[in-house]
Amino acid sequence: SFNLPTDKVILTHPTGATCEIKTFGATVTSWKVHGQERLFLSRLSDLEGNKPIRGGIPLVFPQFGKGPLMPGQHGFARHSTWEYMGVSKDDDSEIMVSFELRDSDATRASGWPYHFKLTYLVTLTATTLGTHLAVTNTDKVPIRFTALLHTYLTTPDISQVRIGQLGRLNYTDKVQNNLICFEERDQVTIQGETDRIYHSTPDTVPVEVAPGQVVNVKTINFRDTVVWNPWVEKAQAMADLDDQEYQQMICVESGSVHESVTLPSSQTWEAGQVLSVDSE
Ligand code: TA6
Repeated sequence: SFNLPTDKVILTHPTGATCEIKTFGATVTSWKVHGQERLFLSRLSDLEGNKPIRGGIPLVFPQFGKGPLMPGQHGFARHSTWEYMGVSKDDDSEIMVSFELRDSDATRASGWPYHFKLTYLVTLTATTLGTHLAVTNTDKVPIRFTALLHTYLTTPDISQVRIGQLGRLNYTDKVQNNLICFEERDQVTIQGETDRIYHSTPDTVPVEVAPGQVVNVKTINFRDTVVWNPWVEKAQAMADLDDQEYQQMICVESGSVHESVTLPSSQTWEAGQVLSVDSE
């Protein structure tokens, strides 16, 4: 079922799984399986639409990070108000809703002035949460962009987090001025500020958020995986993150960011992820 949105859509699966999506940024802000919240949301997050939400799954488009195209970082999608398009599917196994964002005076006034249509599908099943983005180029010229799902997973203790399937991959280390490095470890753990773009990552990245508790991040057509934790100093500098909250979050972000996507006029590019928990 779902409630008619003012600014939020709540999905409830017959098994009790739930998720919430705000039309602000089409940001998923909650995903519960077996009664347990799996996404991190800062208690200081601004939920009134004044700034991007600190947690859940912010949607980064048309530019990951800082760049010449526009001020700030991570593009306009996550702080735009999307249109809720209703339920695409609702049966015993899954419920799917969709959101849409088209170019506007505001987006055309940004450093990325193109005509486009974004469709975002959110699908809830008993143990999975799917989030899929379709970018349609409604302009007459090719468009170039980077896109990413900025997923915040919750953990009881950052020191227990182990991220698999990233061993023996190159990564861009943003903590070392974008130095290209090689990951030697089979399990990536977090002992300090971590801000890395792993290149051409496997289809499924398992994130052990606590002993025996794994969230699998399965991607479709996203090429890279960003791993981020601000750690102590950066956390203290963030107004919408409590000083100790960095210990309860780990960002594992599916995206196409190491290389940009070029989309010819009138074509559509699709990518997405499915989060799943091993049914414990
Ligand atoms: O995804 C990692 C990152 O690019 C970090 O560099 C950090 O800036 C993070 O995103 C959060 O960015 P935000 O603009 O949401 O504060």
